[in-house]
Amino acid sequence: MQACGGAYSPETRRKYYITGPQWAASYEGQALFHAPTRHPVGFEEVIRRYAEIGIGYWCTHDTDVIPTEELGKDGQAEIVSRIRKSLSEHGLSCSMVTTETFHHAVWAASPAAEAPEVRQYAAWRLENTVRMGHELGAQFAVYWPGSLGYYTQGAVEETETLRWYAEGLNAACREDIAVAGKLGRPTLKHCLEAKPFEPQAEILLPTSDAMVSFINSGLLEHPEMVGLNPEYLHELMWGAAPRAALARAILAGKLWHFDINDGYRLKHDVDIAVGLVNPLDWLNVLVLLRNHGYNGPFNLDYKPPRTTSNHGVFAVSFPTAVDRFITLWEMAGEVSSDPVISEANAALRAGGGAASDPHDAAAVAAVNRELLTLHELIAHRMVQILIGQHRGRTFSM
Ligand code: XLS
Ligand code: MG
Ligand code: MG
Repeated sequence: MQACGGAYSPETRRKYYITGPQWAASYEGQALFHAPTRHPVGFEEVIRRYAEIGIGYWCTHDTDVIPTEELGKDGQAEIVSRIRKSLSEHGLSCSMVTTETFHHAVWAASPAAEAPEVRQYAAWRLENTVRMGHELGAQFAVYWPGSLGYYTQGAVEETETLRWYAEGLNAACREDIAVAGKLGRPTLKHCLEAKPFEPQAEILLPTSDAMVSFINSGLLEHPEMVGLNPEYLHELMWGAAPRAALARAILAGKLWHFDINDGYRLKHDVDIAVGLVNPLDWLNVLVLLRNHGYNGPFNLDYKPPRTTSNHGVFAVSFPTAVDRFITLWEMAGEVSSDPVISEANAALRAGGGAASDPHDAAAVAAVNRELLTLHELIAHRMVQILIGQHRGRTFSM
């Protein structure tokens, strides 16, 4: 880390709305084909290490910190009070809570399963998370539906399953209104997170666009309380341009929370840390978000690789992820105020002037012909900014 030079100070890092998930730091490297490579880390250590790094916000699934069998019981109350103590000792805030509706055997047929008792249990779990969110001072609740889909066709009737899933969200929003009213707190922002594949073969709500249409389907009692938590890689996974997916979320007024990471198109959910695979695309994404005044959380939802040690998770993985994000965010500011890019953008928008015949396609194309070369110039300029390359730079000449 020292050899890499220049890192941001913890004080600087804390100025950004960067949130650190409990599950990211405590991920032990396990997967279907992988044994764990790291030993378990509890929330007290994660919160302490985030504080040292300068990650100012923490978030969690209910079962990252509370064993399933203790949910809603004394064990939960005891753990929640230990979390509050730990957060306040280290000057962190809880930004978001989310319900695990994918891991436990009870979700084998999804949280919107045919059996009414599973759906009642799901609604209770979502309500319980909302209560926990208020106790911890969270502003957001996230919903990645996980197993809402199927392996084999025919058993699941999609419209019925989606109606059932909406009932769970409706229960969560009703509970939120009641609890927020009692405590005099604002209601939470409920954010849906789509993923195109995994852990089912087919997914009923695979993209952020699908989530927006679900929000507007008429099934939700409070669509105004429900928005999106897109994840960069989840959009890339299905082959989308993440920036275009985010732009559509912005236009729908639903870009409220953002999971930041990186990876590859049409692969599984590799959850690589932000900027390690697609830094130029990331720069572009952040230009869009800056220009549209996005001020929600940037949630470090990635997985430190199995090759990173327990020490490395906090000494290398998190600080470098945070610093790449900040650098890219600052560069995005530079892009927006860059004189070359600004002039090129203004010229493109001014257009090439009046065509000799406004209804003649060839004449309209001709007046714009030279201007359009600026598209490639803008791309070149962004790469120059990204790699710190300046005009006239030479190496060993
Ligand atoms: C899984 C999701 C998950 C959500 C929260 O792929 O990214 O981590 O962000 O449940
Ligand atoms: Mg995520
Ligand atoms: Mg992911």
